[in-house]
Amino acid sequence: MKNILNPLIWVMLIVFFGCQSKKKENSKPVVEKDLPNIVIIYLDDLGYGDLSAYGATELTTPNIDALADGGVRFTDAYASSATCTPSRYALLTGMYPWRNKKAKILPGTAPLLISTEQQTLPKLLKKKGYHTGIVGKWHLGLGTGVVDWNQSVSPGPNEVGFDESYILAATQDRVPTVYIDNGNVVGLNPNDPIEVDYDKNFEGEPTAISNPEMVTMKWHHGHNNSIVNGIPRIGYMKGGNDAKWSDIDMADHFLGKAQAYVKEHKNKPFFLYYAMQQPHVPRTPHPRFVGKSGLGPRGDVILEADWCIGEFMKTLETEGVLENTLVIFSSDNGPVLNDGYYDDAVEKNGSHTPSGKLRGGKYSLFEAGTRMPFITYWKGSIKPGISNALVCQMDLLASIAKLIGTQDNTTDSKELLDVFLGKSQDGRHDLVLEATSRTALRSGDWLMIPPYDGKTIEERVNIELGNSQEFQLYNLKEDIGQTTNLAETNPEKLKEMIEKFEILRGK
Ligand code: NG6
Ligand code: CA
Repeated sequence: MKNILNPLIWVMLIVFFGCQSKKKENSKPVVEKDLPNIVIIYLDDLGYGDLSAYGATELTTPNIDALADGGVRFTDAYASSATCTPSRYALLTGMYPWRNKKAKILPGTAPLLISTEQQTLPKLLKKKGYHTGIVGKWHLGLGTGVVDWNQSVSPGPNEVGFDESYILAATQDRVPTVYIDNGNVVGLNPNDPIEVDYDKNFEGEPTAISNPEMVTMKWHHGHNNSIVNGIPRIGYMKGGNDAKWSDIDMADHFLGKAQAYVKEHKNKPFFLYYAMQQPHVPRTPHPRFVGKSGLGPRGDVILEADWCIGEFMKTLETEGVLENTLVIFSSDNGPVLNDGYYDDAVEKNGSHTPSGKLRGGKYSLFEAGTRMPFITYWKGSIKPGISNALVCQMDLLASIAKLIGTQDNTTDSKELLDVFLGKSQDGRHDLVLEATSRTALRSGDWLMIPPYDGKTIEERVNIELGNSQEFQLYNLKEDIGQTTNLAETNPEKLKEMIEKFEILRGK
C-alpha cells in the first residue's frame, strides 16, 4: 500500500501513459466522426442552359434537377476559365490559373501542371484523414517531360494529393486513348508498347488524312491524326491495342469506378472527384442513349451523364452515406456545338439553347464561357434554395478547409462556406475571369472586358470570343445577355473597374 503512494512510481506511471497517448496521436490522424464525405461531380463543356433545372426546355435532366431541387442552385457561379485545363487547375489548387503561364489546354504529352509542392484540395483533405480519389478526366499533365506510357507514369494525380486515381490523361479526343490506373496504363500488353507523339506520325500508321475510309465520325477541324475506334483524334499513337478504351462504354466504365470507390471507402471520410467526360467531343453515347434526346449525340450524352449521376446518387443512398455526403455539381467551361467533328450537334440542336440567356460559349470571355450550372446538395444538412451569390469553383478549397476544421490562406480561394451551404448570400465581390489567356473583371453586378486583338468570332466553332478594340462594360443585373456596352456612357464605372482590374492582375 505504501508503495503505491511512492512518488517515483506515480511519475513513472504518468510518463508511461503520456507516451502512449502521444503515440496514438502521431500514428493515426484524428478523424472526427462527423466529417462529411465530399464528392465533386464535374462535367466537361456543359453549358449554363443545358439542364432543365437551369431552364432548358428541349432536354430533361431529372437526376441533376433532383440535386438542384434538394440543394442550393447557384445562378452566379463561375469556373475560373472558359477552357478545361485552367478551370481544373483552379478547382484543385485554389489558384487563379493566369498566374501560371502554362495553364492552357494541354496536349496528352504535357508534363504535370500542378507542382508537387503546391497546396491542393485533396492534399488538404488528406491531412485531415480523408481518403481521396479521382475518377475520370484529368487534363492537368503527367510526368516531367517525356512520358514512357509503358512504365508507371509519374508524377500525376497521386503525387498532388490523390490516394487513388483512375483517369483518362487529357481529353476523349486526344491520345493516348487509354485509362490510367494509379499511374499504370490499364490492360497494356508489354509486347505491344504504346508510343505517343503530338508532332509527327509513326511510319505506316493510318491517320484520318491517309485513310479516310477508316473513319466513322468525320472531323471538321483539327482531329485528323490517329484513328481509334473509327474516331480520328488529336495526336499520334502507335501500339497499345489491347489497352484502348471503348468510347461508347466510357460513361458506364467511369460510373462503375466511382461507385466502387464509394463502396470501398464508405467507412472513412472520403473525397471523390468524379470528372465525367460528357458532353465534350467526341460524343459517343452508349447505344442505350442513342437518339434519346432528339438533339443528336450531344443531347444524348447529356442524358447519359444525367443517368450516371442518378445511379451514382443511388449508390450513396444504398451504401448508407447519402446524408453524410456533400455533393457539389458543376462544369469546367461553357458549351460548344461543333468542336471539331461532324456529329449533328449543330444540325439537330433545334431550339435548344446550351448557353441559356448568356452570350458566348466555350473559349469566350462573355458570360457563357465561364458562368456554370453549380449545385450544392447535402441531404438533411443543406436547406433547398436558390443562391444569387457570386462564387467561383476556386473558392471550394478554402471553404472545404473551413468545413473540415482547418484553414488555408495561401491561395486565391475565398472562404465562402456559409454561401456554399446556403446559409448566406454574401459571396465574392470581385473575380478575374479567364478565357484562352485573356482576362476580364467581374465586380459586383459589373463586367469589364479590356480591349483584345484577335477575331470577334471563332468561326470554326461559331462562338463570339469577347474580343473588341474597345473596352466593354456590362451591367449583368440589368443585361444578362451582354447586349449593351456601357463603357462610353458610364466612364466613372469603367475607370473604377480598370483600376481594380489592374490591382488584381498585379499590373
Ligand atoms: C481544342 C480542340 C477541341 C477541344 C479543346 C479542349 C481542335 C481544333 N480543337 O484545341 O476539340 O479538344 O481543345 O477542350 O483541336 S477542353 O474542354 O478540354 O478545354
Ligand atoms: Ca471542358
